[in-house]
Order: sequence, then C-alpha cells, then structure tokens
Amino acid sequence: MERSLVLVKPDGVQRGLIGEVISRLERRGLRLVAARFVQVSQELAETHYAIHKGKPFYDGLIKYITSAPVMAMAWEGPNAIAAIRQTMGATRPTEAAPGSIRHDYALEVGRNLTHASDSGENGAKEVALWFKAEELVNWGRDVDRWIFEG
Ligand code: D4T
Repeated sequence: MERSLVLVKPDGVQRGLIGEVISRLERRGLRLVAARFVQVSQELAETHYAIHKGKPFYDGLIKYITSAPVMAMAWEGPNAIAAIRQTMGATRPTEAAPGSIRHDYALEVGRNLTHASDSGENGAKEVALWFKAEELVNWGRDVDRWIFEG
C-alpha cells in the first residue's frame, strides 16, 4: 500500500476543481486518508519545494503555492503513486495524456493545478510534512476487497 500527498493548488481551488480532483481519485478506487484546506505558509512552501531551490522557476513556484488556499490531502492504495500521477498527467499540461486532469484543465506548467508525490518514499515524507500523525485516518471500506487484490 502506498501513500501520496495530493495538493489541489491555488489555481485548482480558485477554478472550483477541488471536487473534480477528489471525484477522479475516488472513482479510481483510491482511499482518502486525510484532508486539510490550508493557506500555505512561506516556511511550508520552502520546505515542500526545497529540492527546486536555485532553479529559475523556484521563486514563481513559491509565490504561486502561497498565493491563495490549497486543498491538501493524503490518498492511499496499491500503486497509488503511479496511479495518481497518471490521473494528474505529466507536469507540463501540453505533455499530459488525454483524459488526465492537467490535459483536460490546464495549459501552463506554472498553473498545473495539482501536486502528487513522485515516489513511495517521498509520499511518506510529504504526508508527514503536511499532516500530523493524528490527522491520518486508518480506515477500511466494504468495497476495498473489490478494488484491492491483496
Ligand atoms: P508537482 O511537484 O507540482 O506535482 O509537479 P511535478 O512533480 O509534476 O513536477 P516537478 O517536481 O518537476 O515540478 C514541481 C513544480 O514546479 C513547477 N515547474 C516545474 C515550473 O513552474 N517550471 C518548470 O520548468 C518545472 C520543471 C511545476 C511543478
């Protein structure tokens, strides 16, 4: 079972796409673990995007993610990382597969609507950065056995 942080970034929130993102992840069969609507602080933004510090797009990225509230969530499931990244589509919306969120709703990399963790290890780290342990809900759905093989 893998976990991923999912953010509906400020543009997604402003454009009324929180429900669309949640709906697509639910439809895929993924299980929600935690959710928090939050105005991102400068400090959290800098920690989350530390890997991009020094890159030409870094300042714009920090400004973008702190510009308005985001919907932060943790989702889990078998192959959750690959499944969620596929549902989001490639980072650059013009390279995102048809039918993915970024393909269907976005045009520019700096307004690409969502964030998803890129590995199981980073998923665990990012979920721990954005949520306290007590905010993560361990639960099961009756339908899980029809979606999860194991
Ligand atoms: P996030 O982290 O937002 O889910 O994006 P990805 O995981 O798909 O892509 P990333 O880490 O390579 O980029 C993080 C973030 O930076 C923005 N960005 C990226 C940008 O504005 N210009 C660029 O050239 C790149 C590569 C978009 C996503």
